[in-house]
Amino acid sequence: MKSIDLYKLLKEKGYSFFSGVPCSYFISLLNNISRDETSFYFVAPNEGLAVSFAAGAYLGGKNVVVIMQNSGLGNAINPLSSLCIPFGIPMLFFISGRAYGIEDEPQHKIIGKAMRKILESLSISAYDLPKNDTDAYGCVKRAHSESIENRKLVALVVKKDVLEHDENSFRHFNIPHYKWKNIFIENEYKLRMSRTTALCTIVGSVNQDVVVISTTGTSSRELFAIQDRTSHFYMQGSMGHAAGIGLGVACSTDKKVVVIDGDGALLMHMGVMSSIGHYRPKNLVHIVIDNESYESTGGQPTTSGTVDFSEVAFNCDYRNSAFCTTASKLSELVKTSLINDGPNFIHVKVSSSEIPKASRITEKISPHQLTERFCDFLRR
Ligand SMILES: Cc1ncc(C[n+]2csc(CCOP(=O)(O)OP(=O)(O)O)c2C)c(N)n1
Repeated sequence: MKSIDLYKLLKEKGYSFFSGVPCSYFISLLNNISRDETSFYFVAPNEGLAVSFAAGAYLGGKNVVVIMQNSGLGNAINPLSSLCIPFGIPMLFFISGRAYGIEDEPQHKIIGKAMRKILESLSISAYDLPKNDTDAYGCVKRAHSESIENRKLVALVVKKDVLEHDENSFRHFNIPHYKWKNIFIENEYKLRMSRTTALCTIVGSVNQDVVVISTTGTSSRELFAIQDRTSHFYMQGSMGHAAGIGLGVACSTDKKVVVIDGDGALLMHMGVMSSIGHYRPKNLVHIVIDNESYESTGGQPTTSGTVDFSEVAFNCDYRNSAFCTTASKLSELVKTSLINDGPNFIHVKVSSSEIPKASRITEKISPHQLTERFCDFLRR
């Protein structure tokens, strides 16, 4: 089915509000939504908030579609089970089927297998979206009626390549009042260092004995391509939890720990900043590489253009907090952060990567091997 046709059908059925966290399976659907000025797409920091927003919008008189990757189902379960179901709030979901009946990366395998059982045990009706146009139309129409008439949650599971991609790109919203000067202005964006430069600079500023924990998606892949070290832990999956892992390592060892976060990932579970500020590990440096987008899933915008992360870190009681846009400043900040007591925070604004197709880490090292290698390094 073409994404544009699915989108038109949803509009026909009265859906003009959409919320979610992107998955690459939905690139074209999200692009189409963003290009229609009569629709609203809520850029949710996590799938739970995508659901609670949709619930609120339903109460306010809108029909809302929630779009998510199946790895985000866990984030959504609480508001699904304790809000939507008991309060009889209907919702139509599109959930991507990563590792659902197909080979996929290890971090997707467990949820790919469990997803249907989880949905079933939550009393959420779930249907696989057929590939064939006529069947797909019928399926969406039935799912819509079932959801609205019975005030139920209905999920449509979208397997790989069931939604055809088209040439449209994402329309970046014009948000009128950015508090920031470093916003997504095209010219200014082009002048920023690339994410690749930022990663090279970080690696070049830390020695082999410093732990580096990198966030999910292409940042980890790119770091792996730039330089692989036994001190690196490439977190694949568990989006938003790199800083949590870093906090755990920093509290349990004397090693210096650098966390490389993404803006989308940090926004997903920003509560970790309060934990870091509260527990104050001296040996932790938390860096957010901020490209104002979910680059790994097609470059949809995040809301980081209106967030002053370094101010948030400062107010969460990190010991030091700084902002930079140049490689020389970044290098200086990383080096001083490793000398001075932390927790230290560095917010670095970047443009997109120079290695758009960095290969998968699992081609060389499995997650299990990575854990063993990393534990050996920490116990050395
Ligand atoms: C819970 C969850 N939701 C969605 C995804 C799909 N996903 C993988 S990487 C990514 C984008 C991460 O964005 P950001 O941290 O800004 O890093 P960037 O992609 O820009 O490098 C998304 C949405 C996921 N892995 N897990």
